[in-house]
Amino acid sequence: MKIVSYIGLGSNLGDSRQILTEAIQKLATLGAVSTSKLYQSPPMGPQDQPHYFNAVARLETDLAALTLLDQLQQFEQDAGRVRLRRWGERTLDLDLLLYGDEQIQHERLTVPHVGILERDFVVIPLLDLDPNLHIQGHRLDRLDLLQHTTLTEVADQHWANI
Ligand code: PH2
Ligand code: MG
Ligand code: MG
Repeated sequence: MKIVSYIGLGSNLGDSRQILTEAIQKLATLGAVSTSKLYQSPPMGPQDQPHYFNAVARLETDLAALTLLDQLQQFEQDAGRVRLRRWGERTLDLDLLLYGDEQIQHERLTVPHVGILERDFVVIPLLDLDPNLHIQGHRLDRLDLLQHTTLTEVADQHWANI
């Protein structure tokens, strides 16, 4: 059965735009993909790191949640993932944000993703993909953080050529 999942993409090391484009092409091998716009975002966490490129992908897939997680981690490794410190700079971060409307508490995976409702670099791209999205009873388009966003739009939804 096809499940609609949402995956957060982030990169602030290397050629981030190219790295995210390649990640989208890999996600497309797992099912039908569409993308949010592409954004730049000041770092959350240590401030002495570059701005991030952020986006969200919508993926319709037959894969079980943990199998999808395995794939995402494989794609991170394929990109030569470097992660220097917690909340710190990284080559490629692929976070499973939502998996249908399932709530998952597993030692490897928490869905919805922790902090999803507090991060403009996640909420705004999610709204590009579904303006009516609700998470845990919250309408995303009503969240206060939308009033003080620090995101910059870098490219429209066709940035990854899909
Ligand atoms: N990811 C982090 C830490 N800080 N800041 C922004 N702006 N975007 C991110 O994707 C991000 C971050 C760790 O995953
Ligand atoms: Mg992350
Ligand atoms: Mg992550």
